Amino acid sequence: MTSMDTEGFQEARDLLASADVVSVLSGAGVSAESGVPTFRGEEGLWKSYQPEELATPQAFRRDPRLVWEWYDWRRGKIRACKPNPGHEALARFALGSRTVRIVTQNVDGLHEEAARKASGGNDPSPGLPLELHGSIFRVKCTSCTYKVPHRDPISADSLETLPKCPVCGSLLRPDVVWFGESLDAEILSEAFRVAQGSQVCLVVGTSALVHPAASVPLATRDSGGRIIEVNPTETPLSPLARVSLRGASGEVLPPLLEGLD
Ligand code: BV8
Ligand code: ZN
Repeated sequence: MTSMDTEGFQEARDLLASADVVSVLSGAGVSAESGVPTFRGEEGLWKSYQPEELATPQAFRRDPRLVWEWYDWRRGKIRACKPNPGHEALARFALGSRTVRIVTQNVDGLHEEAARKASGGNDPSPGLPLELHGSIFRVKCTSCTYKVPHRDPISADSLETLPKCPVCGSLLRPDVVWFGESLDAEILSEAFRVAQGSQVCLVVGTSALVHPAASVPLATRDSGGRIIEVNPTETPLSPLARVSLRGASGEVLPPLLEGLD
């Protein structure tokens, strides 16, 4: 029985149809069907590495070459990936008549790519996500305020070939939020404000283990709204969800959001 056959599916559709304002919290699971490895799954990124080895400021200080080698490998994998039907359904929904805001933990840029495609040359901004954890395709200086989009391959062969700041000469790093680093305060408070003001928070493809991102849906619930979860497995948010649809986002989201844009 697929999750579309359950009465929970119809209840989720009814909740979304009657909501004027909807927030979405997405995680690596939304990009899994595009071929982007998740963090903690069977084929997850962390399987080959430990988070504390690589996605931390300490690791970068200790061995910037290794950290850049990992990010360059991930960037190459992501560059080869395209938005999947789950991204596309969310983009259409966000560009539709409701007030919808996508808040993502992902750094892969696939929500933005889907929004630009779905907008068909019109204003894509309603479909552009709040990126809680930054972007793997942006670099910033480790010393000054220099920060730019950057998609090309990075040579991590040696310290000399690592990218340097054209302004002050210091090492450039990926503009992502590492463990132990604070999220951008403005982006985070905007995410909580969006969730607090929504009648439904649609939580898709996240293990809900990383904070403060995983607490964003609680703001919807605390202000009387409902959480709807789409995830193949149980997560710490499942017990708090009004409906939990067990399935892949690329399969569940298109029928779930059909006609609601
Ligand atoms: C902070 C960017 C204040 C980098 C990421 C000790 C010391 C310091 C901090 C902590 C500590 N203990 C706890 C903390 C807090 C820590 C934290 O939460 N740790 C967790 C692991 C316990 N948080 C932080 O450090 C945050 N900052 O707290 O600042 C502070 C400051 C100083 C000291 C203390 C506190 C910063 C967190 C941000 C880390 N950066 N990414 C990069 O990408 O390289 S997090 C990383 O995990 C990604 O962004 C990812 O999005 C995120 C969450 O993972 P998920 O997206 O949920 O992915 P995951 O693989 O886990 O799950 C996938 C899900 O999808 C699964 O449920 C699976 O079933 C499902 N799925 C699979 N296929 C599909 C699917 N779903 C749908 N469809 C499918 N097809
Ligand atoms: Zn600089």
